[in-house]
Amino acid sequence: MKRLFTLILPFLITCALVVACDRAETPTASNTPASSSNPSSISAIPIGIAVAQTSNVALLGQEQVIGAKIAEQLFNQKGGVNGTPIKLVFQDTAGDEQGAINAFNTVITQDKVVGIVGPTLSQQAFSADPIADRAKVPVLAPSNTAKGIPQIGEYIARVSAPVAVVAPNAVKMALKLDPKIKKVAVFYAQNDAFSKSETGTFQETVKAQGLELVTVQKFQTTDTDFQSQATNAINAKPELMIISGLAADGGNLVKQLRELGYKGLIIGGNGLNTSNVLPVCKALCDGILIAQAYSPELSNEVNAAFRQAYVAQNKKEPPQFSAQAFTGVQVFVEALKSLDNKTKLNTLSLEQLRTQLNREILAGKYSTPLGEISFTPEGEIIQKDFYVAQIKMEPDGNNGKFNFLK
Ligand code: 1QQ
Repeated sequence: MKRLFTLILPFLITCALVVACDRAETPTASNTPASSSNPSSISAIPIGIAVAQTSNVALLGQEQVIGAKIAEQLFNQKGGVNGTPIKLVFQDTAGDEQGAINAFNTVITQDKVVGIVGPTLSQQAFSADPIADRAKVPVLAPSNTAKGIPQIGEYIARVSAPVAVVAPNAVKMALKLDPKIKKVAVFYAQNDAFSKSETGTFQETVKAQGLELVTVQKFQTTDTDFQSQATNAINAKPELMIISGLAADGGNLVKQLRELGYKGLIIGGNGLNTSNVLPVCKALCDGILIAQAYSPELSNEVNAAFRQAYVAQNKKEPPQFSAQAFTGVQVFVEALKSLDNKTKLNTLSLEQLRTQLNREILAGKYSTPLGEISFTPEGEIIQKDFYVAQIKMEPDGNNGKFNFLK
């Protein structure tokens, strides 16, 4: 019995991979399990994209969907994984932990993906990533910047540089623009893991720069009324305010601070790093500083192709979240290619493929829209260049853009 199991098991696992691959494509007669013993029947390699397509968090997740789809198209045009196309499988995480858990379970168990790009929030990653890690499915976090993400497990790496590296750049830029800044107020969403992590970095940076932290105000990402926090902060007379929250709440907080008469500089954290905040604070978004892990101007071949495809489709420059999601897919494609060059993918069971792919991801070096990147053995991104942008609104308040500062 045991022997039979040993003989059959590899066959079953191979079938699982092949069937999963076939499911990602339109089924045809040649895609039936009968042909699955022939590995050449793999028609496309499924990669899971588990990000927020609904809820308030979709303000951020929408940009990830766009970036991932451009990557799918571009890399498939270039022959996919040594001739086999990839197929992105999208599962909506919505904005909370349970949504992310459900999406991860679906892509792992039902869609049988080789790896996952997702989820959108660190708050979701701390709940969903352990599921992928236990299932030994590699995850590339496209936008999980809180402290501790790669440490969730062996199978978790990120293409989104941590707040500890990115956020201080915004404070330094604020001081460059206004060297007279002395007093700083910070705000953060206390129900969000990323916001808590980011405010920690901002508060440390403020102190390290010799500035005075005059007040720390808390809110919830679901809040819409910030009158009491905004009034408290204004009363402390800061010359700089720093907000760690998400797009809708963050945008509303900016709006209410300006309406109450605050005139100084405002730094928005990564949760405000999308043009989807512009309709929230309109003309009052003008001047917000936001640190960036991506610049459309980065000069390399893959960014040129990504940027061109993005601009053609969206008539504006690509945002960071699209570039990072693109990069997540790119890393999967390149790691799959390099694994296939060593061991033909169609000779591996799904389980073997996922494990070996994880090793390959961590060992590689990639030329991406974010520049040259690689990973520490723990899965932390190693990235060189960071930037700061400032929102510039047109006077009508209906249009605006992110200007990259020097
Ligand atoms: C995190 C983030 C979010 C603001 C990105 C969408 O950086 O949750 O870690």
